[in-house]
Order: sequence, then structure tokens, then C-alpha cells
Amino acid sequence: MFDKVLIANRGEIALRIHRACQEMGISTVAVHSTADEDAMHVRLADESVCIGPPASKDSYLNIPSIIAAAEITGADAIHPGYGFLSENDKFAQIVAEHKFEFIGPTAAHIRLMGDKISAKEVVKKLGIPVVPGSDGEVDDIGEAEKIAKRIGYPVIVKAASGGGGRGMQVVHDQSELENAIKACKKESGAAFGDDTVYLEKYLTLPRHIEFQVIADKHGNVCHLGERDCSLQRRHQKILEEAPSPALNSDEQSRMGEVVRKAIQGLGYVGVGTIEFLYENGEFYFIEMNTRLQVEHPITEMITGIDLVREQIRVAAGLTLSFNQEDVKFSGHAIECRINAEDPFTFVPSPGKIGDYHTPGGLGVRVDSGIYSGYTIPPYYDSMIAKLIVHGKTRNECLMRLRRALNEFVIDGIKTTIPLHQSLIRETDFINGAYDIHWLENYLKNLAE
Ligand code: MV4
Repeated sequence: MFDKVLIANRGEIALRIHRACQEMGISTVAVHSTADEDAMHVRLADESVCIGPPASKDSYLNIPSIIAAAEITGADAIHPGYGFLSENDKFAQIVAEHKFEFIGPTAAHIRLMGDKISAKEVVKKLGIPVVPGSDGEVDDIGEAEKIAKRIGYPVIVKAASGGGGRGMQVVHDQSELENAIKACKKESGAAFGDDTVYLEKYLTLPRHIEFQVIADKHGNVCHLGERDCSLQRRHQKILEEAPSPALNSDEQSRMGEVVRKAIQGLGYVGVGTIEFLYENGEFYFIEMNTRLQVEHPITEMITGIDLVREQIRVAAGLTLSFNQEDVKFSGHAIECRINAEDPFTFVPSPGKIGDYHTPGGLGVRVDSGIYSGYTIPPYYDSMIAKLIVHGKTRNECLMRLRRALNEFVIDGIKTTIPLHQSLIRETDFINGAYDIHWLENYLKNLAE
């Protein structure tokens, strides 16, 4: 096992990784920008290294600084967390070349899944259902028109290097197709330096359901069930739940097994998430994430498995500490992302925290690096805390979440707590009757 892990991240996830390391007897190195000198992950880590000025490109994305910090401190491994360098195949490669263990998949697997066309092609071959569409790139307008006619309108034009909602164009009929392809190519060429695009049938009212997997270096793969992440605003998840209120346990285990087999066939190692759109009882693969995700705690709450601990174990070459038959799903979990933002306009609200009181009690977990007197810097993502609640049933979970949100005090700044308080009182939410467009419509109606 590793003696020392460098955590190449900040905020709540840096703390989450530190906690797992500490419980495994591993010492930690925090890296931080000059804006994060007072951050909790820096205070709690065994050592810390300042790696640059506030701007992410000069600090948390500064590969030479991070490698230097690992060398100076004698770390064995680097955990990238989520965001920042976590899905950068070049970073994974450089980490490996410097003889540090990258706590994540190989650079080749990151690259494969980073290209949405190759990702789709490979998982389809491994038996995962994909959205009907073009076989790879579309370049020629005439060809695109034929494909669109065959799959039927509406269609969506997506960037091969896109993902997370960037570089997409919905096309309702043939008259819009040429312009949409041109616009998508222009946008993705500018944003990613790659103007490759492809076509898919546009699903109008799907849910976003993703399966968690974990694989070791010995060919063992387990799925840990699904999360429903349909409640999003501008491709930012707001609240996630596990299991999905839309699936029964037969659908869960059937799809989980399809995913498990495919990931095994891929020779993948580490934690991963396979994202699907789910509509009319059918799953359609869209993307795979090759990192630990923000919403991983809801999976931990329903399985009792420490995903970060297992992630570190498999990176160190140990086998998974459980097999698929050991994975027992219990109860229901919901995560609310709490952002330093106006709860209804979403305008960022950085600044100094006044009074701070977190909810507690059975089944309540708060993952956060903030504290009373801490000043939230304006340079980074606005998510400052995650409230994760577990209950024996979805209803128990909802009642507990309502109670926990009411207890939460974060003074001095605006937060999205009031949004969650109103959201979870909505009949559609209580009934689990929502799709990927529900939240945006709800917010639009509130504004009117
Ligand atoms: C789609 C889609 C409908 N049909 N693909 C958005 C982010 C990226 N991960 C994929 N996305 C979508 N792909 C087809 N063929 C609708 C979306 C989409 C979406 C997906 C998940 C969660 C929220 C969303 C909000 C708008 C659009």
C-alpha cells in the first residue's frame, strides 16, 4: 500500500480523499493555490505545498508544479479527484512516466472515453445499448441528411470531444441540419481544437441514469447500482438520488450486469460511471466518466462501500475487498449540492461565512471544507457543501432531508439551500416524476 498520497484537488473532494487516506494509515500531501492557504484540506493534510496563484490554469491545472510537489514530498501516488486534471490523459501519462501511481484508469482508457465517438463504438461492441445515430463522424451534409432521415427527426449533433453538455445542437427538421452541423463544428473546433461531430436520435423526455462501477487490476469488476441525476440546470447537477425512482430492482440488476460485463471486457481499472439516457423503459449509453464523481456518496450510503478507499486499494494493485454477490443495496439516498449562489438566479455569492451549523443525526452526512470565518474565494466552482441523507425508504429519506435542510445554517453568503427546500416539496419530485427538463421548467415557472 502507498505510504503517501498527493491530492491534486481542493474543496470537499480533497477532504474526502484525505479522510480515506487517513483511515488507511496513508499520509497526505495537499497542494493549493495562494487563494486556498486557509482551506480545510490544507489544514488537515500532513504536508502542503503551494503550487501557484489563484487562477486554476496556474495552480490546480499546472502539471509541472504538481509533479514537482510530488517529487519534493516523496509521494507514492497522486489522486486527481474530479474536475481539474482528473480526466486529462496527458496528466495520467506524465504521472506514470514519473513513476507515481495515478489513482485512476490508464491514460489510454481516459483517452478512449474522452472521445465520445470511440467510447460509443467500443461500448456498443461490448453489448451496451447506445443511442441510434451515425456510425462515427459525419462530415458530408448529404450523408448526414440520409442518416437523419433513417433515424428520424429530431436529431442532435454532438462534438466528439464534447461531453457534459458542451457543443450540442438539436435539429428538428432537415432545413436546420446543415447550419447545426456547421455551428457545432465551429463551436467544438474553437472550444476543443477538434471539430469532429456525430449524429444521434434526439430523445425528448429522458431521465439521466448512471451506473457506478469499480474494477481492480486482476479482472474483478463490480457494479454498485445506479444514480438518477436528472435534476440539472445548464448541465450542472443540483440533486441526485440512488436508486432511481424510475427503475425496479430487476431493471437495476439486469442493466448492472450488462455494464459489469462490458467494463470487464474493456480491461478497465478504477472507478467509473456509465451514463445513460433512459426513456420508455430503454437505456441508451451516452458517455463514460473515468473519475470519481461528485455524487459518489449516495452510492456509498446505499451499499456501505467506501468508494475512495476501494479506489486507492485497486490503484495499489490490491483486489476489490468484495465481489458482486457481497454488494447489497439498502434503502435510499439523496444528495443536495449546496452552492454559494443566489438560490433562484444562481448568481455566485462568494464571501465570508458567518455562523455555520451543520445538520446531523442518523443517516445524515455533510461533505464540506467550509467553516465559520472561512472566506469562499471567487475563483473556483461554487459548490461548497454536499448534504447526503439516507433512509430505509425513499419517503423516510425525503422526510429526513427536509429536516436536515431546515437545520443547516450557513450565514454571511447566499446558498442554494432554499432552492432545495422548495424543490423537495414539489409533488412531481415527491412522486419521482421528473425528467432531464423538469428542473429548468420548474425554475422558469418560479421566475414568472
Ligand atoms: C442527449 C439528449 C437527448 N438525446 N442525447 C447533455 C449532456 C451530455 N452528457 C448529453 N446530453 C444530452 N444528450 C440525445 N441523443 C439530451 C441531453 C441533455 C441532458 C442529458 C442529461 C442530463 C441533462 C440534460 C439536459 C439537456 C440535454
